[in-house]
Amino acid sequence: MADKVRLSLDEVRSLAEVVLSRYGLSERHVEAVSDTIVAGERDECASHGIYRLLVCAHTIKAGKVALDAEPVVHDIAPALVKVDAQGGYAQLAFKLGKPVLAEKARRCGIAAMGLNNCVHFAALWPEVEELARDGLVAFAFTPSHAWVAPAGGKKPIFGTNPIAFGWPRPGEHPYVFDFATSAVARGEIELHRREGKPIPLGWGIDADGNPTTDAAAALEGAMLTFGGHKGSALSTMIELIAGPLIGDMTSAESIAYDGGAKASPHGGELIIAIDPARFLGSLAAEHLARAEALFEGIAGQGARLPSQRRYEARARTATEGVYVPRKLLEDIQALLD
Ligand code: NDP
Ligand code: PYC
Repeated sequence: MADKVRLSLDEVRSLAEVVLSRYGLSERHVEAVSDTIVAGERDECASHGIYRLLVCAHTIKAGKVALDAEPVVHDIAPALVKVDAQGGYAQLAFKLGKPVLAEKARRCGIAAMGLNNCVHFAALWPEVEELARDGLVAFAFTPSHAWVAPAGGKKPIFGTNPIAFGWPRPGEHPYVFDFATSAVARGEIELHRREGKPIPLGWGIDADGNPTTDAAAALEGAMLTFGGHKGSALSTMIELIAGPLIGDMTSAESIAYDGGAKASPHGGELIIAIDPARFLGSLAAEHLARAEALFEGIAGQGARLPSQRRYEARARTATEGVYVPRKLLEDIQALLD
């Protein structure tokens, strides 16, 4: 563990808060952004943990995020809400819009929320997990920057476009999955590049379109979708429903807006919530119990449920803390010099 440093979760939070405050983020954004960075470390999701402090510092220095943006909630229809993040980080916009979304889902059975005009670097699972803990079935989608080639092509057009899903489970942690529609998140390739590690074939191609195991070459060339044409179609769907459908940018538009700054993506996010109690009335408990049989059928044969690893990590890191690469910590501390 010599190349790693142990930090308690309180130390992770302090580090995030100090860096983000030093870079000028308003108090409300510092809190909302720190929450997701701590959650990333706590659940051992390294690509969206404290590494993102380097990304935030870069994005802020590039002038690509509104530091004290006050999101504005627009209640546009019985089952629709939009939140204009006003060029700030998405986390605060989600925090302010979530109660409105949940109330609408309970009243109408289903509701959707569009976050607009936000800077997005976060994992989506904290959001769908939160909604599922409130008893709602939840979906979340966001485009990013055009880094990913379509199946059969060689030039980036899609973002890494994650898709997240949360399902409430009585007496258990919610069932949650959240993954990029690229073979892997870009952050994971960045971490490989930082550590000088090769990437598996299938994650990316170089600028000439050749398969590569060189992380830097894949970052310069194009990333690949997961599952060939299937990931490509899902990624297209995310571009559409979290871009034009909610009046926001596609990943190609986001990277054009970036203008070479290499800052975090700017655009929208779509979140959908469904209330099983409204769908099923008095039969909700009975049908949610049937869902448990499905989970048992998966886990009972030794396959693991998505998020199981995260929940196990969460229980462990609460007492043991987390181990972060020494070089990463030094680079973050250098932001404060
Ligand atoms: P992975 O390919 O690691 O997939 C993560 C998901 O798959 C998790 O739900 C994980 O559960 C589950 N999983 C992984 N291995 C298994 C397994 N063997 N059996 C069952 N389930 C498994 O992640 P990605 O690199 O695709 O994405 C990482 C993160 O990056 C996501 O949180 C995503 O939101 C974020 N991201 C954000 C973007 C943005 O624009 N804001 C863009 C792209 C990605 P578990 O956590 O328990 O391991
Ligand atoms: O890791 O692909 C990624 C990513 C993009 C935006 C936030 N995370």
